[in-house]
Amino acid sequence: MAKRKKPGKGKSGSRKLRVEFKTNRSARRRKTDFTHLADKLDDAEADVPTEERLLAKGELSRKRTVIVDDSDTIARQTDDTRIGRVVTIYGRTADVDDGETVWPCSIRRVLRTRSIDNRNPVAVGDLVRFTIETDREGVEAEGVIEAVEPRHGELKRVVGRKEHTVVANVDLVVIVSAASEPEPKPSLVDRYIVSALYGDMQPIICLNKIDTVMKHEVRAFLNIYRKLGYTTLATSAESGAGIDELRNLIKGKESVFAGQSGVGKSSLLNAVQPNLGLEVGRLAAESRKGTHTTTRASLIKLDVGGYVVDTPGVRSFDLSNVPFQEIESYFIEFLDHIPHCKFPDCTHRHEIDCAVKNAVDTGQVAPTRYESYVRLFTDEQFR
Ligand SMILES: Nc1nc2c(ncn2[C@@H]2O[C@H](COP(=O)(O)OP(=O)(O)OP(=O)(O)O)[C@@H](O)[C@H]2O)c(=O)[nH]1
Ligand SMILES: [Mg+2]
Ligand SMILES: [Zn+2]
Repeated sequence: MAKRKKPGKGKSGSRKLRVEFKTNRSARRRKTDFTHLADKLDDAEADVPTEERLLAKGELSRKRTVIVDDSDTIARQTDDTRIGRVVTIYGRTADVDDGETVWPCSIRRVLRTRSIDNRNPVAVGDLVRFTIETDREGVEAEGVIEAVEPRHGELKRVVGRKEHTVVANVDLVVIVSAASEPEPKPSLVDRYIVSALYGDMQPIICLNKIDTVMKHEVRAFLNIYRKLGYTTLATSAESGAGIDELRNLIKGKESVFAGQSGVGKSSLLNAVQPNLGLEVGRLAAESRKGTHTTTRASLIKLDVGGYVVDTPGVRSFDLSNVPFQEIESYFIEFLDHIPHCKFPDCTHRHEIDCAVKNAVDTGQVAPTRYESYVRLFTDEQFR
């Protein structure tokens, strides 16, 4: 947090921060606020350009002050803990929705120091217990996260050798690709599938921007996954194709939208729930390099029930947290073949009489899937 300048004059180690106070009905727009000064760690899921971290002039004046460290200079108003859901995280502060209000909360230091293996003790989607504290005048309320409830359905990746929870407590991972601009990246899709299965979530394969290609191209891409038994979806945020189907799939569920930058994750969510007003990328001509419009994961409550987490696009997805021996089990079409490999410890790469390789040769396993497997195996091995 060294980048956060000019702490307030808090006593005995407390540090004051200016943050925006808002209710859960207000628009979520943090694009230019101070939060871009936050630790790089917390934005690790996005390869966000650093120049976007600049502080817009005059932004601070609209913020309120919260105390961001553990300090007994603030008076406890009550010992009552409340429960809420983390909707977004910036720096060491998290927005927590208790159903009525979104509270900016600091994270109790003990929680932060306890997280050794996982780089973030609190993730978007977490159910947390928090307390509300006031300053000496009893005016400025702030929250402090005291505990995180056990998680299910966790999307994790590795960032700088540490496991990073992108989002917690979701059932579905909607893996979004674009039919064009950017071109689909099967190896990334397959990594997300592995990650979803590893984290006990259901993968959904969504091909967006179908208005830009021929129907047979859409089919060729989605059929690979449909044949494996995964739910597939062809959409266009532009034409509205597939949007009702997408809304029905995520209705009443907890889901996360993931994929490369520019594939249309935020555009799809705007189409699913009009007036959401999520920021979307500039016109294709300007955004060919990948603009990373969404810069942090944020949780959105759906009018049709449930919630969805929009995430920043990624270029790559490191899965070295998944044990090598387990990787083959997440390629479900390999499972029937594996028992027929000559060697019981076959890794299906260079071994002779490998039933998986034979299945690729006879067309039973899609070559792109096999390539993804090999890449996952070799890319991660030497990290
Ligand atoms: N032709 C076409 N363009 C689309 C479609 N969906 C989104 N786009 C455009 O694609 C660009 C990127 O869309 P975003 O919704 O910002 O993409 P994103 O996946 O949220 O990107 P990040 O936030 O950077 O991860 C925008 O210019 C959209 O207008 C679609 O179905 N068809
Ligand atoms: Mg986006
Ligand atoms: Zn084999």
